[in-house]
Amino acid sequence: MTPKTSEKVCGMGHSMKRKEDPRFIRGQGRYVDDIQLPGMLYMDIVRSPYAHATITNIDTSQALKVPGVLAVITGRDLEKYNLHWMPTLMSDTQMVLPTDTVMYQSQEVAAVIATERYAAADGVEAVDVDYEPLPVVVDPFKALEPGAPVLRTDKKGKTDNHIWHWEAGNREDTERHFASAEVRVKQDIYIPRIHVASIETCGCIADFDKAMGKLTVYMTTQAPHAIRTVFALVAGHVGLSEERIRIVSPDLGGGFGGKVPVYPGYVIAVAASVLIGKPVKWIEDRMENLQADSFARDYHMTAELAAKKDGTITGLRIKTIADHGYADAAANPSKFPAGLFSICTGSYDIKHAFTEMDAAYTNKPPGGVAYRCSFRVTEAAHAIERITDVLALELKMDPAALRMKNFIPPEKFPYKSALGWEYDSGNYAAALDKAMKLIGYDELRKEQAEKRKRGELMGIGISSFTEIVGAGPSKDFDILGIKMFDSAEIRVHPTGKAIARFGTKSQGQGHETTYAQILAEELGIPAKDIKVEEGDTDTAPYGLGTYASRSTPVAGAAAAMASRKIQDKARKIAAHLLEAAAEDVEFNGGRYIVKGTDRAKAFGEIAFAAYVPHNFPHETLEPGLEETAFYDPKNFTYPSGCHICEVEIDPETGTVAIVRMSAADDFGRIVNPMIVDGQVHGGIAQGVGQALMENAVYDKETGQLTSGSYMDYTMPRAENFPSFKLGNKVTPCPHNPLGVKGCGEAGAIASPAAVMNAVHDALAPVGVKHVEMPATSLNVWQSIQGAQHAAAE
Ligand code: MCN
Ligand code: CUM
Repeated sequence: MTPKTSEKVCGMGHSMKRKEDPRFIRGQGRYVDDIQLPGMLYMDIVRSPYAHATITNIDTSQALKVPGVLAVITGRDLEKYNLHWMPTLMSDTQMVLPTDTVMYQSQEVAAVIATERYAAADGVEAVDVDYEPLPVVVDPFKALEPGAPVLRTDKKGKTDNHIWHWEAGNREDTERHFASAEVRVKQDIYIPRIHVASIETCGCIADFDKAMGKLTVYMTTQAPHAIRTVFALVAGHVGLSEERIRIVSPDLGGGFGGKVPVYPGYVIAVAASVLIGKPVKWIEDRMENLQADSFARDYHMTAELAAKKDGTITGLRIKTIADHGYADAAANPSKFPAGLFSICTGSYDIKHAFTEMDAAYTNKPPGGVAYRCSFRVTEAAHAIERITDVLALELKMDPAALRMKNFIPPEKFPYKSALGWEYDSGNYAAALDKAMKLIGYDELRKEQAEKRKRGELMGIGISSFTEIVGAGPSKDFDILGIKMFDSAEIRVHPTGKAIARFGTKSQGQGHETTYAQILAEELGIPAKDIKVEEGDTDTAPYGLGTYASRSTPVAGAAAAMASRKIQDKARKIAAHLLEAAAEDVEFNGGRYIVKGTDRAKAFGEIAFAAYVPHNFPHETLEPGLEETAFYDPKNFTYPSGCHICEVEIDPETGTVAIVRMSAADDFGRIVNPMIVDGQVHGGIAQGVGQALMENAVYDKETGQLTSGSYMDYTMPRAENFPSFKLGNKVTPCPHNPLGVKGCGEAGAIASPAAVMNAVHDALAPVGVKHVEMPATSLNVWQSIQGAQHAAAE
């Protein structure tokens, strides 16, 4: 789409260079660890070597002798203030510091406060903790078996490790349908526990000012206002009510969902600062970050499809066991313990659907972090896209043709899914068609046939995903009771430039640029003249933060609504100055013009008149030009698209190489095409990591994380990727004031299934039916060996 504004204004549709990048690429970003406060102390954390144990004693005497060490804080110390436990976002409870039992390897056990970071680390070495090991449960199926050791003994009357059961859809109808279906396929699909590996780890500086009675916390958070409210809920009883708390989230080096939860370290640092009366800095190191926080996925899914022999999909059933670790600390909307997993009917018009899930406690750190998934949409998309390929293989149909046959057709939008969602818009066939053209699908299939004759393993995988992003709507969605709208505040300066503040928080997505472009589009002020700020709860309007690709569809829409209020007022001022009726004044190209005449006032002149009101309609208007809007979306937005991947597999070693990848996405109207492409690139890379490499592996006997360093927890690198071929198919979101849908997670949601489908397609000729994710060389090689043995028998 050609942009409506000039290059100078740089509104929506321009690939404007990111305003934040000059400081980032020059190493001038200001991250939490860059902030130094006078008199600041440092905190380091003692962590448990056991995955499950009783603490029989903590001896801090040697630690307190280490030069520079000022204090050691234990669970018993926090217990005096009732701060040793805290609520999780899912209304469960989680330890801040334990008084009796540790529940996972590397859990926080005590905190050392010192004048230097090194002294704090030496202090940690000197804390002597006695443990008595307890039986460990790391397998959620075993955890749910009768007689399994009960982990959450803190919960009175709890006799098992079951957290919740959740379901969506019509069970009886779906069962009846499956019983009579012409074709049925079934597949166990495990999507492993993975870790959010942002470049910047988590951390904070808690700064309690006794004289002012005010707590300021500089912290790595994606949702500063929500965190402020949560802190007030946790610590209100010790005098920290919400007006006395200021959360500042400075530059973030990636968040990806991992910076939504409240980790114990933050709370301990706050307690330490309040108790000692000095600022306390806590910054996790790499290993702590990898071992103790932000785990995602860990869904054991059994997916089934029912279909007619001609390939018409008629029914879907998915049963899942979810491993949540020792506490349900997922960041999902309150009423949705499994997030938005029920989007699992995906892009297909499926009449009969049912899904159910049971969550289990295990001796692992709390999992369920929403890692580039929009609340479990990655898991949902993976399940439906994998099982669709299983059906294609069963019916010997081309997976593209099978998808084309089953897509929700464009004329059916708005479309009500069997699991209760109302899809807004889309054109799935056009996206698949585009992705096929981008990668040269028909040619590739021919090439594949040739290669198969030569015994080479080449596979092509398709993933036609539909997402659900942009939470609210607040009537149905809240987190801990906090409603999910978002906000924008715009202050136009007398010279016609502006500052805008938002309740969201960029972690690398480029909000300083894209929000400015939205405002430029609406107000005609050049984007370079609009300063965007986020992350300081004392200055920004209340908002729920950045996750679930909600910033553009929700806070971006709030920016449009606030702009339109400004427009409205500016038009009235213009009408006064031009001695015309407001209805006769139109806004065009940054100017207010009396319709049909050449009489006009520039936006800058109106702004000046608003603040220097010599000639001003004082009787009907107040001076000034600033507005705030809170936008509560009518519905989610439903981005969609199609990713296609070509892989080659070395039969000798099982190594998978990605040869080509294409993606055609529908994000509604686009604010900045270059940024959107970058979002898709990064997302695909993370999805490929999930599909081929990443896996948090726990030893079954001891509960030790055996992939506890980056020597073992493998991350993808640039050399693992080809150049991606991107395109898009725009169907504007009909209920959003800007027509936009979110784009931030699509790559990570779509690509795992595209890669895994390609791997299975490559291995089909050698008889491999299923490869466990991640498709590491070992897993692939073993699957090939297994299939060869089976064939020989
Ligand atoms: N955009 C656009 N046109 C659209 C939609 C979006 O130009 N139609 C632009 C936006 O204006 C914004 C970016 O694309 O600059 C992402 O927008 P959006 O889809 O609204 O997502 P959010 O800004 O809410 O970002 C959250 C999303 C999530 S949930 C994860 S996880 C993720 C992601 O963004 N984490 C990221 N992308 C990331 N990118 C970086 N660099 N770092 C992270 O931590
Ligand atoms: Cu699902 S991760 Mo993002 O929502 O921050």
